[in-house]
Amino acid sequence: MPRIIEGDFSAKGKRFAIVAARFNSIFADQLVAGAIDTLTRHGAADDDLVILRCPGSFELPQAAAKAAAHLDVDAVICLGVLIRGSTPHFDYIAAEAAKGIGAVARDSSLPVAFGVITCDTLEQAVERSGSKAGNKGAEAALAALEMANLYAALGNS
Ligand code: DLZ
Repeated sequence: MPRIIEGDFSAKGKRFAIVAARFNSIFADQLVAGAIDTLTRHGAADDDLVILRCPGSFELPQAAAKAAAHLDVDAVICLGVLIRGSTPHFDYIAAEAAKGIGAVARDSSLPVAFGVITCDTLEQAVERSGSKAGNKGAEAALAALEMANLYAALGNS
């Protein structure tokens, strides 16, 4: 049998930073609520969660890097909602958010989850922030939780 190292989904005693963009807050707030609900239902204490708000998804990597460097947390969860407009602005912000969050994950010693939804329509945003396509904030929180426990299993926490 191969040796398998993996993280479980117990959040008891784990600390998390949720870094959330305010732009499109009607949806972004639902992602934050989904992430908090998931973490607390898996055993995290309210006191072990810290929420950082930033203006938009472009700022997520900057705020996540600060959170990873300065907060005593086991993982960082980045949440944002991008909705395509009539100019290429969306593409620039989406690319920067994805690349930047990936860079923070590689450069810090912490797991950093990507909970940024990129939607062509308002309907897609509705679907992904707590209706028929689930809640991408909750999914990002689960990914962060598993990764935090994986890092712990590897002796890196
Ligand atoms: C400017 C902008 C636009 C047009 N659209 C979005 C969006 O759909 N989602 C989002 O999170 N942020 C958006 N922003 C704001 C930028 O992310 C950023 O906050 C500003 O360009 C200031 O740096």
